[in-house]
Amino acid sequence: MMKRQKGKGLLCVLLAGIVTFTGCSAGGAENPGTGNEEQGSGSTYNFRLAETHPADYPTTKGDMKFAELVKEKSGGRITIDVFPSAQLGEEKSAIEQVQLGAIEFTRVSTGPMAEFNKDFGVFSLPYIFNDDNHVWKFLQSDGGTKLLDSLESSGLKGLTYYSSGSRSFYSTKPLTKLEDLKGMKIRVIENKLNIEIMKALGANATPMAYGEVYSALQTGIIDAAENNYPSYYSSKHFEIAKNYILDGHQRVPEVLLVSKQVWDTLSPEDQAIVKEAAVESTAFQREEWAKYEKESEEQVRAGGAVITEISDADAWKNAVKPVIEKYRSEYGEILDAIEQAKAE
Ligand code: GTR
Repeated sequence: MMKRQKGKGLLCVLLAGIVTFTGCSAGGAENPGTGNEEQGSGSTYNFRLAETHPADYPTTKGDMKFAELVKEKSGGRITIDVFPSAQLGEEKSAIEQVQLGAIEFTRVSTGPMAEFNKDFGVFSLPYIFNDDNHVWKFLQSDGGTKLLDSLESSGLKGLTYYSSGSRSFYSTKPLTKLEDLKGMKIRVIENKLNIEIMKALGANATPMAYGEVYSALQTGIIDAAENNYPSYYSSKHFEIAKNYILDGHQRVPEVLLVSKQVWDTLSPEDQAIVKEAAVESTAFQREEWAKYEKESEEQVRAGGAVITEISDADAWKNAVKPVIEKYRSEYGEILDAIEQAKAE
């Protein structure tokens, strides 16, 4: 990596006046992961992508597919190294670094995005989607595109969405009914809506980075957390928090982001390559998701998780209704678009 850096500053200075040679700022000394040498008609880049999950997780596989497609479409000029397992930092920090242009790409949940772009908070509102099909109808509608585009004002560029199923609660303590949540300390993704949702359920929210949850459950700092089957399994949380109740309160999709600063240094042709590759990688990620979701459910069942289906969905919905009502006017337009996607 260091070798690729040599002489780059000089190259940038020499070429600074040439409008078509883009990317020098993205490849500056403050961005050690970015290589940039002129080659043929376009610039060459070596970018980094921060991912919280391990290499075999469906989002990581989506990232890798994206990187492969970018490389292919650019004739090898643009390479993206995927760093799994939060090697470049936990999600909140990864988003901040991407905003600054210190990391070029990241794949994160739309959960933490609520603190960076208010509109993304809509995904954290509970029980607003019927099922995965409803989520995807919305994501692929004008409303979903508009949300992605709105990220530009936050120093980010949304490239595409990925699947993430639905989130349910799991605890080290017995958890077979809504009342069991009362007084529990529940880890949540760091955003203020999650704190209000837990309060409405009678629980105490503990916002915390994903990577800290395992030991927090183990040491009793928290009693519970919530996630989809794939994360519940891959994080091994199911080994210590065996009680999983399938209330499916949130469907917070994943999103692939590029730094707006970096994006602006790319030529229109390279922007098109990156965007196309991202959109194309979605179908692959969704297939991988479907397979892994099944497999992880089987694995946690085999591993002894006590899984409860709920038969009183209305009671759960009623408990969090005040939160939805409080935010209805703030998210009115997006909620309407989500409602409309259901009917399509
Ligand atoms: C997962 C998601 C991660 C991360 C994690 C969490 O479902 O894929 O990106 O947000 O949840 O709970 O922090």
